[in-house]
Amino acid sequence: TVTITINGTPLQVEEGTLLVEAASRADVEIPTLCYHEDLSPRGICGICLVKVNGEYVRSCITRVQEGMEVVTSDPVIRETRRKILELILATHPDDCLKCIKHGKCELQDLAERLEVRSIPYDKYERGLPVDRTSPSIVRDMNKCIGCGRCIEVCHNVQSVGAIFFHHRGSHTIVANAAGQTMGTSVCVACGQCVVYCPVGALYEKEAVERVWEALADPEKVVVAQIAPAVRVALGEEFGMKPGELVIGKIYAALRRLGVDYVFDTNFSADLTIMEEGTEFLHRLEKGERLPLITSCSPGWIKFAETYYPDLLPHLSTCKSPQQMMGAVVKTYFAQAKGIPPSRIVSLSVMPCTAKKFEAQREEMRDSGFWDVDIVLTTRELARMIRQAGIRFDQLKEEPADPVLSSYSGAATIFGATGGVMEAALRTAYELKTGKSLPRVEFAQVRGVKGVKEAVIELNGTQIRVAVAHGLSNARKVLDRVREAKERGEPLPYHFIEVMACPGGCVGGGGQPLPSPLKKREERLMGLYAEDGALSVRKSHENPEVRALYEHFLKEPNGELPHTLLHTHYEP
Ligand code: HC0
Repeated sequence: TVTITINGTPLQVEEGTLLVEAASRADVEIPTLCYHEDLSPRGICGICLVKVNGEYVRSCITRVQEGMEVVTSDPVIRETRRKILELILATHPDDCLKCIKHGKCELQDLAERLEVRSIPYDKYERGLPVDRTSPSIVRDMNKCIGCGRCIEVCHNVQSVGAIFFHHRGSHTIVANAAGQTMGTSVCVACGQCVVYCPVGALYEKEAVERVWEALADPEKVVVAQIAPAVRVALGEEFGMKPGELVIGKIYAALRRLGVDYVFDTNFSADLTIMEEGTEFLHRLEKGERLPLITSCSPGWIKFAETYYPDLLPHLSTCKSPQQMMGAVVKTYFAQAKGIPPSRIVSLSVMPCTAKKFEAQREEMRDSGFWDVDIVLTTRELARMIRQAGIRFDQLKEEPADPVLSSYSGAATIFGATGGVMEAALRTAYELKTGKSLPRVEFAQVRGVKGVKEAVIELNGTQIRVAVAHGLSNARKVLDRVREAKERGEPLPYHFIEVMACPGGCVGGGGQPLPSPLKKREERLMGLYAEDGALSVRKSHENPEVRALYEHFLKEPNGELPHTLLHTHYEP
């Protein structure tokens, strides 16, 4: 550790700590814009100016050194910060009242905090077209403040590289390569750029109005499903804690909004495990196309199609739980209720922006109807609840509707990195050995380490598994597989889980903002707590999933499941 003083108060901190973080430990909040605790600092905006031993420096790129005397506020610092902000505001639209980020905008907060009351410059309007070409993300460069956080997360956390700085000086904007758009570029629609954008320059493509229309149409039957990770995050939008389980309130809220049937994606997560666990055991027996790689994260699928087409045959052929639920709603449920599938609007509530992209992929209409018609993010559902004037935190919990909603603990942890692997192992172990697991938790695949590896004994075979979350971590695992294949060496793994977003779906691009990594960990804990509290903790013990096979699908990986619940991706 080193000893420094911050505004005269001594502080001991670890060597190498950034000044901005050291100050925060001394309860001094230095204003920042381009800096984010989860991202590598770039020192772009200069708002975080402080004085160290008499010299002015940027606290987000300056590391502590023994004996530093740090001053975080003086007339020069205050004036400089305000000037920087005034210059940014001179090129930023004043449409805060209509902005999707209103109330959640870091620029707005800072203008208030630094008491900017007027802008002594002519307003510069960029007049740039808004890019709406992606099914998931809208990019409005008129609002961009050039902080570079989106680029940092896209390149270094996700290793996608869809966006770059273009041009120089006051003409600098963020854009896709070589005249491409968000819709035509290598963007995987994960939405991490949206999460880290401090202003309203990047946001989800909204579907709220389409849902209101469907709800108002007497001809339509609206059937909703809710993803695992939404249940431990939506409460944040209404002042509740990250990780607090609010699923019973979500069911109730959807009914108040006018949804006709409320089901749960957790049900189809269990269904996915039946299909994927069986697929894994088949491939293991035949020694075919191993490692099996999970296929439920649509950002990951697009990433694989773009950067690892040679590994596509390794992907599970299972559709994601979102799509499986949609397919079953438009067939099994429609037939049971005598509702023509054309009248059903299949609505999903997801923590993920890429789910909007997944739902409209051509592969996703095997029943003759789209599996999922409309995808809302967690944030969009919160907006609908607010618009309807529902006091979410006061709602009494309700159960979901029967037939497609019972779920196991294995399903709920799908929303956490490692959860799909753990769920699959619980079921694969019991199906393969015929024995009951002495302990259902697989601690080796839990936690927030970027790549987790474990060896699991399955009936005398050592199964090597890997779990990666965040696409730069996925690269590490996939490169190992690719190299082993190219060199003709034994493959390093039998089974790999990849989730596009850091933390897994709890950190999806559609979750309540802000969504820093530390908050994602609290959501993870909420999912594991629910798993621990449920009496059914293995997918193959889900009673409604068993009934679905008995009355409709017959057997896992059988003919009907293959038609409705599986797909494949081509290089
Ligand atoms: Fe996920 Fe899913 S767990 S991708 O992270 O598999 O979005 O929450 O809904 O489909 O179940 C997201 C979350 C899902 C799906 C499930 C999977």
